Amino acid sequence: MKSIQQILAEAEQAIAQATSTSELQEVETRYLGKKGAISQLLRQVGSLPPEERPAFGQQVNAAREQLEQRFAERRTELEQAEIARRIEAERLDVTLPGTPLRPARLHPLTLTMRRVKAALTGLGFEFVDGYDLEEFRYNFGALNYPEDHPAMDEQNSFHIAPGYLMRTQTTSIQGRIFEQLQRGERQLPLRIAIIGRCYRYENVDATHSHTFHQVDAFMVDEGVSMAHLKGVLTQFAQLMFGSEVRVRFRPDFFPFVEPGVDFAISWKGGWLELGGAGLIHPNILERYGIDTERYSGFAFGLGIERIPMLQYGVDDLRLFLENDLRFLEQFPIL
Ligand code: FA5
Repeated sequence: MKSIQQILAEAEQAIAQATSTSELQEVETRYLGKKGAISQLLRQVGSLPPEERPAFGQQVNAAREQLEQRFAERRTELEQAEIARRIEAERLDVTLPGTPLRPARLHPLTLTMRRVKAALTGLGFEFVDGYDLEEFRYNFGALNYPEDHPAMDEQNSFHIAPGYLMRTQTTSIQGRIFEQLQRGERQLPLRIAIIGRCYRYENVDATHSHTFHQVDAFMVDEGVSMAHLKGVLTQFAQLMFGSEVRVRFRPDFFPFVEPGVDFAISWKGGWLELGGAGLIHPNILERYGIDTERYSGFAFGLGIERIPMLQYGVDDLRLFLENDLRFLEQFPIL
């Protein structure tokens, strides 16, 4: 049978050799656990002569206390070493430069559409939504197109099904609004605006795309004239491009206006065409039961892409569709 001294010596050695708190825990169980060496010693008390029992018991208890203290000391040592190792392993150099966050930004067309919307809303127009997939009769029929107008040719638009196409112009909202007026869902005067995608079967080049955006606005009230049109367009252009900008009209033809004009803004010493406009054709107003003796209206429409192209000097419209970050990151974060 091992002596108390032997057991103590072995235990001391095992404690010193333990390299982790979990190893130390195993050693502790081996010596101080219920079935450990010290408990086994205590069980021998009964086999000793009675006079030796108290002294033996004291020695075993002293040995237990000594070991308990050693375990506690060693545990503290090992815990500190483990913490130090973890700190080393998980070390964080707070002086390293961080990973820059890339702030989200709005697409230049979105920025432009928001500005257009704010400007026209400020001028009293109510924005409505239309349909990208539109009925032929709204895109053309309601807009006074003659039966054989070339724009209605399948070559210029994306026909989806008989009677349906991808709208070629946001002006297609007019017929729908006039029908709402006829049904009593709206009242005169009307001041309506719309922004949306338009689609044309066209070759893509630096200034044309098969998919682009337009904004349209129209107004119907008593005594609306070209002067109102020019006033509103001038204010709109000045809100978009600066207070120096002037607006020029030149005669142009669109089936749904009479007179019809194209309008340009003064820009860097010259004139830049932005879109079409005019007084809503009386045929259209009459068709929807509006008394043309009393009421008249103007309408204008322009391409959205044109605006940031002018403003930021972008020379190719395709850049807006390509989602190249090197391009998009040059626009302001809002
Ligand atoms: C129209 O679409 C008429 N609806 C405008 C209008 C509205 C006239 C109300 C009168 C009254 P136009 O086809 O010219 O007109 O197009 C207007 C603008 O849309 C053009 O000036 C141009 O800026 C833009 N646009 C037209 N086609 C394309 C295209 N393929 N790619 C990019 N922009 C285009």
